[in-house]
Amino acid sequence: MVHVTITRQDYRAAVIGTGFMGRVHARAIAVAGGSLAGIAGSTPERAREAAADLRAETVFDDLDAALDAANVVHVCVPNHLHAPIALAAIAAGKHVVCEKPLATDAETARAMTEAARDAGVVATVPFVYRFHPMVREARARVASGRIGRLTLAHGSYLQDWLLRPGDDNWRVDADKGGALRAFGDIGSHWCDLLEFVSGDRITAVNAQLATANRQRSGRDVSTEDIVTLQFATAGGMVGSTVISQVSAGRKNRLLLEISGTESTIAFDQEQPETLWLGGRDQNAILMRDPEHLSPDAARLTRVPAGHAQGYQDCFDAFVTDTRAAIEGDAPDGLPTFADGLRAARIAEAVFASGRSRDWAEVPR
Ligand code: SOE
Repeated sequence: MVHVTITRQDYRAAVIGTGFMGRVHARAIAVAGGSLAGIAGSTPERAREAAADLRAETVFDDLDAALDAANVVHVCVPNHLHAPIALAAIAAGKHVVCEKPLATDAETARAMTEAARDAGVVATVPFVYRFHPMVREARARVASGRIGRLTLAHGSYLQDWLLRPGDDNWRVDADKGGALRAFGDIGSHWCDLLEFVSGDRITAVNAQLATANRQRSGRDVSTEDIVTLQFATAGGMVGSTVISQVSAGRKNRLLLEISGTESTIAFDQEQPETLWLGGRDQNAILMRDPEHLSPDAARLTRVPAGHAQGYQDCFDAFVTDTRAAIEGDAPDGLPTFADGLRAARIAEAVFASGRSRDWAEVPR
């Protein structure tokens, strides 16, 4: 008898950052079958508290300790720290999962992407809404031609957690979050989803930026709360989107609607179990029932239809696929540093357009 031994690389993760995102990553690592080697935080107290909550093996005092202990580094710190930490991890030969925006400028995002490619490590960015089964279903329907030739895309990504002048976060400060805040934080998700679902590419943008709260917690704020954006795509679509973190009542409402010459599809992230199918003669609501979904969408269903699946499930699936990539597979739709660079290029064009009040081209 022949015994075949398959060697699988362990997923030993260091999570750098103890905020909301660090905790979401830590849970996803556990679901993906990885081990949480340790956590580093901005203070030893925060790191100790998070490590206890999330059952991490240890608390790292510095990055070197994390790089010694882990083979995958999850970067979940304020945006301006993404590049130095990710580049140090890549230089040490570690795989990297880095929060978006990958960097606060496209040139740095390009350097990070090239460094990861040259080092031969897996480097992913959590554009996790790609992992909603109904987003995969929308993508499969576009690819199959059921929507027809795509003509129009529109939607919005609205939140309200920065509505009031007293609402505060490091993201509002340009030196930590980057000059484009709401767009980098959530507009990047919308554009990624549009390009992912449509298979098309935004080529030019015309943006208005507005800051509703020019002061927060007694200091001046220059980053935008709102972006309204018109765009054109390589495939001939026109479209628009509204990005806002000051829309009372909208918690995490990403809406993407794409129309073609045959039909329309719409995905609303506050109703992630469904996909709206628009037809000339009749409309339908498709439920997330794996029996009626494309193989890619069915693959991502975690629980039977009618049992809600959401945000954390997307992260769990994303880290599971990151792990599969480290083990040598090529999971379809895994967002990598190249996608983070793409988002940074779109963001720079949005910023340039907002400043000049004119159209700006998006480099390839
Ligand atoms: C905060 O705006 C935030 O947590 C983003 O940073 C995430 O990317 C988004 O998924 C939800 O909202």
